[in-house]
Amino acid sequence: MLTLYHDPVSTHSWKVRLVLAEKGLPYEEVVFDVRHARDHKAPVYLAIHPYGKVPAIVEDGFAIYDSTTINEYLEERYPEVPLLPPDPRERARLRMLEDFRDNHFHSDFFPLLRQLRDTPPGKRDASVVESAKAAVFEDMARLEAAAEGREYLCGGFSIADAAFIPNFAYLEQWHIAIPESYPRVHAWWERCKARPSYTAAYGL
Ligand SMILES: N[C@@H](CCC(=O)N[C@@H](CS)C(=O)NCC(=O)O)C(=O)O
Repeated sequence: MLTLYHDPVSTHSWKVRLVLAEKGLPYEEVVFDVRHARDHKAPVYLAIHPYGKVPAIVEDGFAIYDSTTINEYLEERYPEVPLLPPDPRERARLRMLEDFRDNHFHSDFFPLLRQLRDTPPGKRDASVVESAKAAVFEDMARLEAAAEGREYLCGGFSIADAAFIPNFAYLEQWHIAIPESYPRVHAWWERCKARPSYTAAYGL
């Protein structure tokens, strides 16, 4: 049995819940509230995740942390519902997209989380929000290009789509619309939302 250690609103936890849902894998859960409690820094959890972050999974006593590593593990361990393309170059392309999400897109997005989720309305800095939105919109150009001729970012639904969905769910919750100049991103987002995994993994 798999145990998922997560926080419902954490984008990285959400990436993993989407993959678990797509693969139809049952799991037990340990839910943290990383913004308001410190259980994820307790020694018992640091033995599972040495950085004290979410998500992590434990399967039959074997612990794995980091959303990207977890999703790759789930793909290799449970390949029946494949979420990586078979071709090595397509896989490399997917991994570069996921790296873009984790290390660029999400970094540009992060000030929006801090401002719009974690700061009370009266204390928000509108200039930070505007510059983060501009950066995220600029980043979306890469997704618009990636989706050309494809239903999802890498052909069929994949780990790459799961990586971006939580960020787009937040944007939607904040009524930040995808610019009209990105019609393929619009269509991709509608397809993602129509999947049962979207509802199953939703965290807001
Ligand atoms: N690279 C990690 C990032 C994990 C991460 O930053 N998790 C955040 C929540 S989204 C967290 O646990 N923050 C709480 C903390 O650092 O104390 C992954 O992909 O799993």
